[in-house]
Amino acid sequence: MRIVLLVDMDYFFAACEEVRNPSIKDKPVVVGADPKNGYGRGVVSTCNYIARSYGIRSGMPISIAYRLKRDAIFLRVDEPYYESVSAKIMALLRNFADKFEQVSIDEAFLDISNRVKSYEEAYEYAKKIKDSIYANFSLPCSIGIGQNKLIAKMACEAAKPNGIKLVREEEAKRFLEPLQLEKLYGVGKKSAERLKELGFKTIGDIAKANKQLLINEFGSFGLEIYEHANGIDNEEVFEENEIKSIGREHTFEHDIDEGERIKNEILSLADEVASEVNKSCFYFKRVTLKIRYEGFDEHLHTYSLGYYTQDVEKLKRVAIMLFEQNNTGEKVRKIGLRVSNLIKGRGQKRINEYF
Ligand code: TTP
Ligand code: MG
Ligand code: MG
Repeated sequence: MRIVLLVDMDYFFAACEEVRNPSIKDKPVVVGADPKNGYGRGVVSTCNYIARSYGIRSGMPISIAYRLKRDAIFLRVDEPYYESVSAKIMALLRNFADKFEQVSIDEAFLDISNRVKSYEEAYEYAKKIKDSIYANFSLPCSIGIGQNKLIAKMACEAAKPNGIKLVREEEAKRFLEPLQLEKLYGVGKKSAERLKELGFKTIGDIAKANKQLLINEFGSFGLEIYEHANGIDNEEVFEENEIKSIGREHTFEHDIDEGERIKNEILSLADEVASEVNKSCFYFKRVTLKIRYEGFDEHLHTYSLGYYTQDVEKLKRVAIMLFEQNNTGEKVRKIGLRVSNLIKGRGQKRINEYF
C-alpha cells in the first residue's frame, strides 16, 4: 500500500508576515503590490483568512482588494524572507519522509509508505508533522493524505485551513465525484471550459465518461483526466538527485500575449536546456513549463515521459504541447523550462539501455 502526504502551508506569505509582526495577526493582511489608495497596479500575492472573508483572493488586482477592505494591512512581497522560512520548513519535512518532493515554495509531497502500517497511523503521523511545524515556526499548515499524489493534493485542498484530511483508497472515487471540474488536478481554466461545452459538470461526470471520447478530444491529456477523475495516478513522489533539475527562464520586457513569440522563446529555452543536459551527461524524464502571467500568477505544468532521454526535439514538442494545452490567453511576463528526474549517463552505449 502506498501512502502519500501533501503538506501545504496556509496563506504562506501573509502567515510569515504575521510571524515577524504578531500585532497584525487579528487584522486582514494582504501581501502584494502597493495599492496606492486604490490606484495601484499589480495583484494580490496572497492574504490571510480574515482578508479572504472580505472576498480578497490571490491574483486579484490590488485596486479591487483595496476597494473590498481599504483599512486592511497591505504589505509588499519579501521573497527572500519567505524563501528562507521555506528552506527551514522543507529541511524539517524531509526528515519525515522516505521519498520527498518539494513542489513549490510552500508545499511538498511526502511518501510515507514505509513509515506507517495503516491509514490510521498515517493520520497520527500527519498530526505529528503539523505539530512539529507549528512548534518550530508558529506557522499553520494543512495536510492531505491519500493513496497517491493526486488524492493527497486534493485532500489537502479540502483540509484547508489548518486541517488534516484523510481519504482512504476505498473512499477516493466518492470523494472526487461531487467536486467541480476546475478542482481536478491538472485541469486549467481553458480545458475546464472545453469540458463544460461537452456537457461535463463534475469530476464524477468525467469518471463515468467514455474514455475513448476524451482521448479523441484531448489526446493523452484526455486519458490523464479520465484516470485522475477515477482517482488513478501512478506518478512517484520524486526523490531528488544531487542536481535536482536543469532549467532556464526568460522574462519578457513587456507582458505579451502573442502565442507565436512565446513559443519561439520556449524553443530557444529548450535549445539552452538541452545543451546543458548534454554537457553534463544527464538524461531527463520530466519536463516542466512555468508560465508566469501578469503579476504573480504563476503556473507550473509538468509532463512525464515514459523513458529517459536527451533529445532536444522531444523536449521541444513536449514544451510546446504543455504551452498549448495550458495557456490561459492572459498576458505572459515570464516563461521557464525545466527538466528533472535526471540520471547520469555515460556515452552512447548506455543511452539505449534506458529506452
Ligand atoms: P498557495 O499555497 O497557493 O496559497 P497560500 O499558501 O497563500 O494559501 P493557502 O492557505 O490557500 O495555501 O501559494 C503559496 C504562496 O505563493 C502564497 O502564500 C503566495 C504565493 N502566490 C502568489 O504569489 N500568487 C498566487 O497567485 C498564488 C496562488 C500564490
Ligand atoms: Mg499554501
Ligand atoms: Mg501551495
